[in-house]
Amino acid sequence: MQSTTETIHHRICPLCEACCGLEITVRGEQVARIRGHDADVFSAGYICPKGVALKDLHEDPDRLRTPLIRRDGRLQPATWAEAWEEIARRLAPIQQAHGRDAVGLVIGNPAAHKIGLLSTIPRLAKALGTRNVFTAATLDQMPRHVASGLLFGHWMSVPVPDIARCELLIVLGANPVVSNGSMWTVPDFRGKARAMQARGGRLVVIDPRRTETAALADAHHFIRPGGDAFLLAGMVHTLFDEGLVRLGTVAAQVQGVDAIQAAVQGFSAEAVSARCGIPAGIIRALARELAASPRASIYARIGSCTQQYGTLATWLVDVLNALTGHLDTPGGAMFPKAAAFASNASGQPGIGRGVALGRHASRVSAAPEVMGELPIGCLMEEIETPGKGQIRALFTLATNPVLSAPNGARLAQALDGLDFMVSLDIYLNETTRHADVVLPAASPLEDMHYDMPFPQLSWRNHARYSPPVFARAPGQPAEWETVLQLAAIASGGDPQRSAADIDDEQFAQETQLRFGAAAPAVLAATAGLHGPDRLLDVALRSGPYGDQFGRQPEGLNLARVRASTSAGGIDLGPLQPRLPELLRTPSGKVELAPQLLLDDLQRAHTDLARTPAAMVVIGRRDVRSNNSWMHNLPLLAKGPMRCTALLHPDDAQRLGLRDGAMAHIFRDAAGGRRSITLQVECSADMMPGVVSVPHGWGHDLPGTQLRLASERPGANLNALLDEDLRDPLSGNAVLSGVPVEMLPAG
Ligand SMILES: Nc1nc2c(c(=O)[nH]1)N[C@H]1C(S)=C(S)[C@@H](COP(=O)(O)OP(=O)(O)OC[C@H]3O[C@@H](n4cnc5c(=O)[nH]c(N)nc54)[C@H](O)[C@@H]3O)O[C@H]1N2
Ligand SMILES: Nc1nc2c(c(=O)[nH]1)N[C@H]1C(S)=C(S)[C@@H](COP(=O)(O)OP(=O)(O)OC[C@H]3O[C@@H](n4cnc5c(=O)[nH]c(N)nc54)[C@H](O)[C@@H]3O)O[C@H]1N2
Ligand code: SF4
Ligand SMILES: [Mo]
Repeated sequence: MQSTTETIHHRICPLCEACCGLEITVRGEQVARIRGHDADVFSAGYICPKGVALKDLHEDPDRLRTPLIRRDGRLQPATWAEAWEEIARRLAPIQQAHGRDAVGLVIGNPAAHKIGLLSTIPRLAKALGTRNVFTAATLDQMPRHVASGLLFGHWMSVPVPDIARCELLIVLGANPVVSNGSMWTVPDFRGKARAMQARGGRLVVIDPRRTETAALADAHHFIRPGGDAFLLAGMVHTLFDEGLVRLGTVAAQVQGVDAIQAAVQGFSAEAVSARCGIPAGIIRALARELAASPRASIYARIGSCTQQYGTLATWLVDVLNALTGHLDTPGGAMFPKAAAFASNASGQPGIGRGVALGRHASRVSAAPEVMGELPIGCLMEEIETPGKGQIRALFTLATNPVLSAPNGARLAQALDGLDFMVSLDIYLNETTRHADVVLPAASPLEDMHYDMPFPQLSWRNHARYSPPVFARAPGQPAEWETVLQLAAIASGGDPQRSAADIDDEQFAQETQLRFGAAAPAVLAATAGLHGPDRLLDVALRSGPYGDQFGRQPEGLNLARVRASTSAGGIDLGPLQPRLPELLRTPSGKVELAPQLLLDDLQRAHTDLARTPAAMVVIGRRDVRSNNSWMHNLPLLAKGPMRCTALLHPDDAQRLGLRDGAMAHIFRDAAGGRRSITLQVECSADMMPGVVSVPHGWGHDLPGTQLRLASERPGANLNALLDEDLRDPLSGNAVLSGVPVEMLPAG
């Protein structure tokens, strides 16, 4: 008989960067309902439809429950032991014959949301010893990391708006009302923005579409896609031109202001206006408003990153915040201080080695490495191009680049040319269908969790832990166990050795290295823990709020944070100024004018006069979608089709397109015409000359197991885009502002 007893569980939602606290009611073995956890110290009950859809995800019959091995050309269910044997049998000869770089590694977005992946992937990368590492970061946020690394000395030192106290927030190339924030963990952005407005504050949005966030704003300005660096340089120029530069409290900690003044000379508001499509008067007014507001910041995200000048634009955002006295000040752009795993809160404060880029380069296109990664746009050529270092085997972990990266058709073909491919995923989808072995990850409700990156990006400091809601099915490993096992196999270990053993051995080694004479005490203090729980305990205890293994008896440790789960976690207070303590630059200063970026300004200057294309394509997100992988969940899939081409009615008329009718969007690219077909949606909210299409669709490829998604497949925006178009500094793909043409279909 079905049990009717209900139990309440709390878990941080793993689906987007907002990291909302969920309250999950379980009846028997079933999720009865999911709502926001009102007591959550960080998200206070906020939730979006995707959080509710975790029930659908957990119950999805298409979600993989057993490993699959390709036999006789078909992926067939297999045991875990068989999967390990198969991987060991096929991987070793490739490594031996062709060397370490012959095995590539691709890591996707959900890895950031799974401590089991994020804490163990470095071990797998080390075991593989390959330079061919690619992640979704070069589809998304690499410019942000480069700017942070160069200015503040650490890739993850990202200033975020102190929205609880600010009175002016300028949002550029982001739509947090829908995306729920990115590189800024801010559940209920809408509520917080409204509270700011109620205090008399202003929200300004700059976007080629009058977005859901713009609808909330006090002012919205259209910007020509790809024009961000020009707008921002024009604002910086205005600050110098009009004598508005005031560094404020951080003045003594910032170097390079004169170099910036010299470098922006050719970027007056009047000079950049045509390139960014914003009148000079508005550019100047924006600069003045930012300078005049005591508590303000400008925040930019993916719309400003996924373009040819992505790093330049991201850097100029930091420059503007610094030059107007808003960097590291309450109400401005501040640095969170995470309780665990934050390298900018450990080690020697105030100085460091900074970051290095381009320590090696990709084999075929010589694209520089950033953070140990190569641009994902280089993946296919590295698989296709013969020679020493050619990728012959590939591991994909939680990634779907056949849909999420430009020119997936070419990638799909390249994947078929591999000697061997292993995927760790929850679905048989457009990418994993190419694998020889597919390893299923457990449902997120079956794993413990603690966010590693997001407390480093949060609107308020906090520590929250999620125990598993359900036990894993018998035989199903946790993701950390799977990755450790893969790492052990990659280094030639026994494929049947237990992950717990491997973990114990590696933990002991790492503890010895890190703690030296204190290692035995750390091992004793964490006895009984394993996997990510043990890493988390060490990170919390040795972290900035930690109990320091007993020396700060009131401090944090795993037991204390875990005990706070049903109370909604531990609040660690509002953001605090962190300069100079946070800095890890060689000078011990904010190195505001890195030569690399000054040089890139010159590249932009030569591009100032570019004539705009008649029609360009940009991306869009919908609250019921998440990149490429949540279209198989009933709660989210219902309702109107979201994969439409949104454009201004005047453009539609000019092109003979009708609202609701089908249209082709096409480009004549190097390899021939690229085309997708989708429904037209006319809206005066679009900037004329710009068409907006969401990404992550195109679920009509054969060989997947996504029944619901394939009923309404949508069209793949990335089929139009070029894999070799990128920001040369960060390697980030250009996903926005690409010229296209449109025609009525049929
Ligand atoms: N044109 C265009 N393209 C874009 C973007 C855009 O704005 N425009 N956005 C880009 C951005 S921001 C990003 S981050 C990338 C994302 O790029 P990817 O990370 O490659 O793509 P996702 O669609 O997030 O795919 C996630 C994969 O992880 C799997 N998965 C889900 N949960 C789990 C889990 O718990 N464990 C494991 N092992 N697997 C899991 C899913 O089934 C899916 O295969 O896409 C980018 N692509
Ligand atoms: N519902 C939902 N939420 C998500 C995701 C999702 O797929 N669905 N994905 C998650 C992920 S992985 C990420 S990285 C975040 C991203 O979070 P956001 O950065 O907020 O992403 P978007 O909502 O795509 O907003 C980007 C905005 O940039 C605009 N834009 C396009 N081109 C340009 C340009 O050249 N200049 C300027 N200034 N603006 C431009 C677009 O019109 C769009 O409104 O969202 C996360 N949250
Ligand atoms: S906004 Fe939605 S998807 Fe994002 S963490 Fe919150 S509930 Fe999950
Ligand atoms: Mo992303």
